Amino acid sequence: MLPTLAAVASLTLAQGDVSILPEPRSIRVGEGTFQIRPDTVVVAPNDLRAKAEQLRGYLCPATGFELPIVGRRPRGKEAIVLAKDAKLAKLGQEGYRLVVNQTGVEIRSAGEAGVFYGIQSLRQLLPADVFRQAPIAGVRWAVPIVTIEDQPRFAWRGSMMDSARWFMPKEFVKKYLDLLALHKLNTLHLHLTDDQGWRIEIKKYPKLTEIGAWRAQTLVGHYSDNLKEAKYDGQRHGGFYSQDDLREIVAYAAARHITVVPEIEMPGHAQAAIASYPELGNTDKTLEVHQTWGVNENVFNVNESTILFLQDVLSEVLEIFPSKFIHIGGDECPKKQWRESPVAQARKKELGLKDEDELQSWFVRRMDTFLDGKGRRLIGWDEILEGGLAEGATVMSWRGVQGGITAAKAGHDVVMTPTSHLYFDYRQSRDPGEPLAIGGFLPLARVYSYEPIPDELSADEAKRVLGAQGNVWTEYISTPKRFEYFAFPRVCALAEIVWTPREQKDYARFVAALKVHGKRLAALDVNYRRPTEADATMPDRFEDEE
Ligand code: TNX
Repeated sequence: MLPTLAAVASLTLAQGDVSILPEPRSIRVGEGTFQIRPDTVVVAPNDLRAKAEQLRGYLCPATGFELPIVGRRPRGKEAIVLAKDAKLAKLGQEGYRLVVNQTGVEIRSAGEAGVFYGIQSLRQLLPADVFRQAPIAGVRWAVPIVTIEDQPRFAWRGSMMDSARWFMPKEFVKKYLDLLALHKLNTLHLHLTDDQGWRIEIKKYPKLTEIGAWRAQTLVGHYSDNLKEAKYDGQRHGGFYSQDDLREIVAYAAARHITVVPEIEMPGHAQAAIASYPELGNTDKTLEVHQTWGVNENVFNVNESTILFLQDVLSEVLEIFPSKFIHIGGDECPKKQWRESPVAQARKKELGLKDEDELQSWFVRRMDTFLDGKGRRLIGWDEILEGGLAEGATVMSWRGVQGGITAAKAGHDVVMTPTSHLYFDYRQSRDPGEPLAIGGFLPLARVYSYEPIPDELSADEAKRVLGAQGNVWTEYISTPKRFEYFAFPRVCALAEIVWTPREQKDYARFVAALKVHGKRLAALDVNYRRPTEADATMPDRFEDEE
């Protein structure tokens, strides 16, 4: 029998009402709603008081309600209950159960993180206006009756922000953290140093920010078009985070169950540091903080004093960032200067190394041993595989997935972040009106199609894949608004890659949910790229471009 029109309408309504991104593992929608009112109480035990305050803080600006927080539920009172529940340990520390019925909402989890993610889902069960900063008259704060059981697929759910090419102000880093949390992502990888800028205060070496945080001007237009007739903007650009700024960022992230993984680039992408302290370089040439893009042959030298300098820098980094993982870069280190430098050649010989790749491996091992001694773990871009991988190293696979496969097979942990699917600095469409991008073509559907576990891995090897990460490099992204445009909605697709069970991924459902989700992003002032007709369906295959 065909369903009646009314039945179809209510079905659409039910689905339209509930569109949580990333899609939860299981969700049952019932009939009716629970309405949050000014006197609805939030019930939370002492150890969840901070989560209760966070929930109240999320709801207050748009609703105008200062929900009372109490330790026990008054008899018969409508309530939003937060509870720790050891019986839910099967869902892990980040999993949760969210039940909405006529008398209220219950969010339970074995861990505080799970309660937090339940709160994120609850926000998305409310009308999109809940994301506004002031009350709008006439909104009913109705939550559909649902039962949700949810838990993430991967432990590393990350995004990288390149704050080195263009400095991203602290306020924006915090806004991005809020957005990552909304999408249940838990790792912000901060790319803090590069040829074009050094962005972290180091007390022992003040010139790193006095000199290294500033460049005189920046190339205009695309690097590859411009080599001969380069034009510059004539604008001094720079900025850096003080250690206190970074402590604030770390604490802000922690309150949202996000770990900030700092990256200090070595031995390549080092020109801003060498401009600050010329003795770190391989030549006598005086260098400026770099004004163009691309792979740069000015790299750190391999002197013992440089190793110690970088370990000093890392010591200060460790005091600011509690993250287990510390990123040391390792990508795109041309070996030309090492080949031409008598000092580097003597060093290679003295260490009994075969070639310059082994010299880089030696360099990375020195950092690995150092970090290991401090109870941390080194992570680096996949080039750290060349010349031999340091024992404790974790690999971030970016030049495709082969680096990840090799490392996982060798028993190393890996994070997948291939250019083919997770480089959010690539173009999102072929429309000539798109802003200038580094290149590539990475539409929303292609991001969504990514599967982090390569077929080549056995079930055991697959456990080495900690998760995946979307990277936002900023050569051509000079402002927060532009950053948002490149990041969203691709970050929404990433969230389903790393959170939602593989068999539940469904592009049509995702695109439909994104229509509702777009209203949330708009209310949050996110300059996201609006999906077009071209983004509406998943193509049978992608043209294999760069
Ligand atoms: C390669 S990915 C780089 C970055 C660039 C990026 C641009 C990686 C480890 N290195 O220095 O910003 O491409 O897409």
